[in-house]
Amino acid sequence: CEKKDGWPSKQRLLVVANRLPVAAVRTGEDSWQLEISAGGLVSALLGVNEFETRWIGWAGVNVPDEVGQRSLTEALAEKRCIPVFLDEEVVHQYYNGYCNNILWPLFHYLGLPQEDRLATTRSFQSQFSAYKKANQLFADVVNEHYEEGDVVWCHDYHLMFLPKYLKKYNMQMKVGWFLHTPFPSSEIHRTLPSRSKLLRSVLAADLVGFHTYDYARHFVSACTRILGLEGTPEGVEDQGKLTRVAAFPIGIDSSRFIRALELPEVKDHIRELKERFAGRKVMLGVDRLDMIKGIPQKILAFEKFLEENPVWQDKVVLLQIAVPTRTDVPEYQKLTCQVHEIVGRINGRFGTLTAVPIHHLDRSLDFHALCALYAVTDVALVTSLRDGMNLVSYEFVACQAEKKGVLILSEFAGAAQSLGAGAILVNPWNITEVAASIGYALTMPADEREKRHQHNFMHITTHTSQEWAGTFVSELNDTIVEAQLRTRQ
Ligand code: ADQ
Repeated sequence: CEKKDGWPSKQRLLVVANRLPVAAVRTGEDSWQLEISAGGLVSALLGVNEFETRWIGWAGVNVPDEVGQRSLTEALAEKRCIPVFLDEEVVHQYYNGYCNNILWPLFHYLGLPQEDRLATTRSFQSQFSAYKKANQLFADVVNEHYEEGDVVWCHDYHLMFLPKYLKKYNMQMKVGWFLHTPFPSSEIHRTLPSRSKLLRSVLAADLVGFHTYDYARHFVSACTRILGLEGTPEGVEDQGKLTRVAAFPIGIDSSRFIRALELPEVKDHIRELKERFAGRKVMLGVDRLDMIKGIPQKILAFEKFLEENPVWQDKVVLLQIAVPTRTDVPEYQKLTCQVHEIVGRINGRFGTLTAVPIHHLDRSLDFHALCALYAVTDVALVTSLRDGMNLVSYEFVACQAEKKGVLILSEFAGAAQSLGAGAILVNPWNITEVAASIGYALTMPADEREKRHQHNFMHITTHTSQEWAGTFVSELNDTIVEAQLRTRQ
């Protein structure tokens, strides 16, 4: 399709997400430093190249002045990014408030904050208003940049009002919405004061996607039980209009990881790590520091394992890499203190003058360092209390062609549905079970490790991020064709 601004053959894909894949830091009145930021969605879309992709989102910085807004817009254009400007108060109420204090915990089965449920309905109301206002600002920017034939793909719980606002602008716009977190049981969703409005707004999309069939089923149940609509095998029907609802499990760009292992600097890094941890088995956790990732539970399970298996005390090390996020939210600050306290206690208890059992790093690692760590790991521990999918488990498998290490995986991560046959599945709340699984993983015979690894490796190399995005967008295109056919009949 020939486009007026000279983008030729590929279809334009407008990816709308709360955060752009780059973070902006102001270095002068009209100068900016742009850094690629880590995260699940960014990692997944890095390898997608069959569309002309433009990102629309917030750059993570408050820019109140026009000079700054103009110069940042120009700087971001080079990275194919279009900014949405949100002022500090909206960010506080919408992002820290409604998104991260209400929707995020609720969708991960941690419930609503007590104070919102009891007395402070005013704060709930103002957060909800800010949420709608922010979604409207996103819709304005999308509408401004939309051209006929474009596909608009909205991402995540931050933007549940966006499909409705976009359709208000233009009914012909192809709009898809994908949720990266779990969608909880309708019994959980119905506790949310704005439950119906959110569902109705999402239903304005042409295609609604989730990581797993279970999440899709929960969403359809919420629509039938809360809104009284009809659920069909295709999706949800409202007065003859069908919103297609389906599972699209995300993947990674596995070849990027496999190729990285061949780079000389990664090989050097692997050699250094092997020397550093010679004579000890390496266990690894890589998570954003978030309560859903079950980091304290994981570390307590490792302590229990050491306690019950003294012979392993100087023969195994746990490397826990936890990149801090949402650092201005009090719950996250408390979690950081809690993890530090537990790690300190365990290292004091089982450490020697020359070695400690847990190396805990509060920071992000660069891609090459991360690949090297995955490659030297004997056992990866992914013990999320809930997780939409969990890409770390996929990345670990991609880097294990040589070691064929073992993946211990929470049954509450979406990845359990795809890697369940190759991983050891655990209930992360059951510390005794996780401790026993660590013992099993460390002593697993080579042929069993090989078999399990092959199963997972086959999956992650065939269900990639490219395939995920391609399938979603092509189904979104088909959905529209179907809708037009129906109106013609
Ligand atoms: P996240 O909660 O961010 O994503 P995850 O899927 O594990 O969780 O992705 C994290 C990404 O960040 C991975 O690519 C990982 O390599 C990277 N990362 C994490 N810690 C890091 C560190 N210390 N240093 C460097 N990189 C680090 C959300 C949902 C998930 C869902 C994804 C994609 O919560 O359930 O799988 O979106 O849909």
